Amino acid sequence: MKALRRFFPMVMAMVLLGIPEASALTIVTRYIGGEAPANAAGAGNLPDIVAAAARIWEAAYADPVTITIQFGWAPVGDAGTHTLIAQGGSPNREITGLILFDNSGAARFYLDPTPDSDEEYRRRTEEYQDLGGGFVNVARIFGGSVGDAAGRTDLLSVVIHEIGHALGMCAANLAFMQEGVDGAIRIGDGLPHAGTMIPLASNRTGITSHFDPLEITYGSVMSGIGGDERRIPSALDILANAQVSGFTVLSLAPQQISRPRGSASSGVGRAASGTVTERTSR
Ligand SMILES: [Ca+2]
Ligand SMILES: [Ca+2]
Ligand SMILES: [Zn+2]
Repeated sequence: MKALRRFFPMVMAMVLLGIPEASALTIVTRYIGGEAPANAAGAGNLPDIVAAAARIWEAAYADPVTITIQFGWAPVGDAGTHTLIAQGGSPNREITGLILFDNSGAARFYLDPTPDSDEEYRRRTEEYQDLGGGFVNVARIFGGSVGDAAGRTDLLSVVIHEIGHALGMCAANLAFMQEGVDGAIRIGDGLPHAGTMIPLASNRTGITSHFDPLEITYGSVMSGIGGDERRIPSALDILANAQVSGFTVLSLAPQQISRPRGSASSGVGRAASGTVTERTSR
């Protein structure tokens, strides 16, 4: 509220001057309802967590682009599902998407009441890998969960993953299919870490909209979300969607989340096993 009040006069000035007010990526989120799973832990709620996840991605791109995401709870089976509703423009991007989160109880979600901070996780790990364009951050993972988060699937991480699909990494997205048809996303010359090749996972139906966890071994958001951990966008996640969706002004280390107490980056730690599967509807 405070930030809004400060920002409002600036927006008005921009309107008066005829400057478009969308000066960066804007993710409009619309809650369509549904019941939260009865076995969820934590005092948070889905709309607040989606808003926090949207801010994290918005901080990564300064391009004036707006996308609308409808979201809610439903018995969808997988922890989260993303469906592209509308796409278009040049460069081609998703315009409207639908993201549903499973309320069957199977995911055993943690609903963070403070989704802008990571105090529930005692450990943060950053991982780097050279995929042809120099060493690039490929993972930002929090572990060592305590309290209500312990042993739970972090809903914030799942939301970040599903919004990652909406921002480009989606098999129904025409730009993604064009880029991914050869099995990899190549980061182009206008972007940092140009020449980086991101191999995509495939299954019996072909290329999927996920990074190949066998080659990007540390746990990018777009590899999938494991149980009992938090993942926030790595530089690689941000680069992949920039390449697919034509974002040009990037922040590869958005400072959207406060560091947990006693955190330290280290070279140890691997992605937890037990990756949550996710279906991208066509
Ligand atoms: Ca928190
Ligand atoms: Ca390619
Ligand atoms: Zn997915």
